Amino acid sequence: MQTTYIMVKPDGVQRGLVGEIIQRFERKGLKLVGLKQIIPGEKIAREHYAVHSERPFFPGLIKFITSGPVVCMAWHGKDAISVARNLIGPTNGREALPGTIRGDFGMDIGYNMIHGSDAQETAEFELGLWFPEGINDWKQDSQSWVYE
Ligand code: DAT
Ligand code: MG
Repeated sequence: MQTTYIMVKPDGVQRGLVGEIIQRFERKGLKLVGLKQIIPGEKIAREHYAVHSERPFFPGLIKFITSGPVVCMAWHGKDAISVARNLIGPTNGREALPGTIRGDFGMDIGYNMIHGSDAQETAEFELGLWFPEGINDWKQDSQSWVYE
């Protein structure tokens, strides 16, 4: 079992896609264990995208991610990190297949609506960064009909 950090970015919030995105994770059978809306400051944005700090698009990425509210989520389940990445689709929406979130709603690489952790270590780092207060441990009764 894994927990992954998922975030609807400012473009997804502005376009009113929060409900649509949450619904896809819920329907898949993942369990929601953390949810909040925040307007990220520069510090948390730079820490989150630190691996990209030397890339030419970094300044624009920080400006974008701090431009308005994001919706922070933690989703739990079997192989949750790769399952979530598959629901999201590849980085560039024009190359993402229909059926994925980016494939269904995105056209440009910078405005790809959603972030998902890419590995166990990044998930732990990102969950600690965005949910310093911790996430929720609860039993979802329907999970007994998701996993055999
Ligand atoms: P992903 O979000 O699929 O994990 P990533 O970690 O490579 O992609 O990049 C982080 C974000 O940075 C990505 O969601 C959008 C932006 N980005 C990546 N490559 C870019 C590029 N070549 N031009 C502009 N923005 C880019
Ligand atoms: Mg990434």
